[in-house]
Amino acid sequence: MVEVKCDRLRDRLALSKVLSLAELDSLTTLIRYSACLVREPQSSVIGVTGPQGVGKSSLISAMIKELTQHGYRVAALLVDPSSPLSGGAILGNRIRMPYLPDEAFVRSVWAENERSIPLRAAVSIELLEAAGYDYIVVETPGAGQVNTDILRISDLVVVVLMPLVGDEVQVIKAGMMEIGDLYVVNKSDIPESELMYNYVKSLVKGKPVIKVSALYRTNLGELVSTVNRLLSTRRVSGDILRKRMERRRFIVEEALKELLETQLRSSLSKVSPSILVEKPNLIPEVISSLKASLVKRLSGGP
Ligand SMILES: Nc1nc2c(ncn2[C@@H]2O[C@H](COP(=O)(O)OP(=O)(O)OP(=O)(O)O)[C@@H](O)[C@H]2O)c(=O)[nH]1
Ligand SMILES: [Mg+2]
Repeated sequence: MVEVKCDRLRDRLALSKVLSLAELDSLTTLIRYSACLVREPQSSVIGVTGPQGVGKSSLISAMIKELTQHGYRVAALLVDPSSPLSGGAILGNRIRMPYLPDEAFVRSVWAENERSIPLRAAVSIELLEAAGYDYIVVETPGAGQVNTDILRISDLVVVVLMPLVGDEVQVIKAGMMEIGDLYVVNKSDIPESELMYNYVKSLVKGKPVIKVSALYRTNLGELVSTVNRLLSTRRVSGDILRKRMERRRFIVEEALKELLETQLRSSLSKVSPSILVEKPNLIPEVISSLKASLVKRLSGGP
């Protein structure tokens, strides 16, 4: 096995290379860098989600600016369902981030349709934490059904909304109102934002709701201090450790699922179509022979 120097992860270029490897083969990269993973939580992982176009990326870039001004090292990971082909470098989210300070580390990671947190994103978070970032902000697409994976990998979930989001009822139906620890009504420069703010406040029963404008950078200080207050409460209560455990459970589970799925697909492709059509009575036999071959294949892998 190649010896890895964990200190290398602190170098941006080296870190980028390792994250590209994680993008291509997350399990192998996880195995190779497992000695570098932290024991004590080092980074605060903030999940940012919300409907399309509410300003998640803009808000993240404004938060990064605010946090780096306070001397923190910040990384952002933008989960992007658009395309695996551009390889994490030139995806849509990145270019919509104005005012990014040079020292911020921003990566896109692609996700298959409908996956909000693929294994490669969770492994990337581990590597960013090993690289010593104080904050790791993760943007996940909020389109379609709300995927609760974000709860499993974040220490804190920020749900971003905006005025005139259309059918507000749809937002509630999609489960957004349950998953947030903190709600942000972005685009407060739009006059209708007060209405949305009051509406969200009435729905989330006591959870913090903050009105900001990512574009004009208003109220970012209040947002960041609320995030920090919630994080420190969680640190004291032991919730952060529990969150960390959950994130790693997620990684183990997803790695096993990926292994199983790959093996299963290749075994299934060998089943003769004629059996399925002409001899359905043999289906139970097909299942047990596939089960046996799966066990055999899996016992040979990593
Ligand atoms: N007026 C106003 N526009 C904003 C504000 N924040 C973001 N926008 C605009 O809203 C649009 C969407 O912003 P993004 O940051 O890309 O939103 P997003 O939620 O990341 O979008 P997706 O990743 O596609 O879901 C852009 O045209 C932004 O310029 C704001 O505070 N006020
Ligand atoms: Mg975005």
